Amino acid sequence: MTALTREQVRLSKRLSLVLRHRPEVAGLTLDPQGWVPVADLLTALNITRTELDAVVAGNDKSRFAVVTGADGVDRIRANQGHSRRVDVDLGLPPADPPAVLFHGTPRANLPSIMREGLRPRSRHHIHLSPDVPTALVVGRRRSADVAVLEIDAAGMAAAGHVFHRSANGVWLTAVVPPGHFRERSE
Ligand code: HQG
Repeated sequence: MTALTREQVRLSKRLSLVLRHRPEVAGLTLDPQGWVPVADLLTALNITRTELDAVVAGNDKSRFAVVTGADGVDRIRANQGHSRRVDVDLGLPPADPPAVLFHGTPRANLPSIMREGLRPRSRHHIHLSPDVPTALVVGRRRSADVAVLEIDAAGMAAAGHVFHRSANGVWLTAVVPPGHFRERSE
């Protein structure tokens, strides 16, 4: 994977906006699983298939998936991260999580998180990372002062919480209640 140019990063962010949060700004509608025909997206964003493919293939987190349907139509969707205001069900099967997962968040959020647990806010799910470095990267998007929470995923699963793993390796669950996580001390 080669690094994206500045222009390609801009297109990647535009794709995230349209495929996760606001398809209507491009005049598009996602199907119930979040897919949109590639041809429609190219027209809506006035880009070529080559430009799209370069961003999908070069994306650092594999944010997008392209598939060819049984009808021969190529479709694209975001692998995760949709807003709650977009009515999408990715149809991911429940998956057994690893014993421990991680979540990076600005330290300033901790009092509220300790009180009410992790809530998905504007998204469909809480996003959990498989390792500490990934959690740190996620948290640093928002603040230099990041706390990493260690989530007792095995305990949550035993208590009936359902987990999904997105196509790009992000673990998703509805909420993480107080009592199922602690702050890592390093
Ligand atoms: C916090 C990126 C106070 C939560 C990443 C987070 C991820 C609370 C923020 C994906 C809270 C929501 C998602 C509570 C949760 N009190 N704060 N009770 N519960 N929070 O962006 O996990 O680059 O919706 O800790 O890699 O930061 O876009 O979630 O700080 O996978 O592909 O509320 O976005 O992916 O923020 O990031 P977000 P996130 P992409």
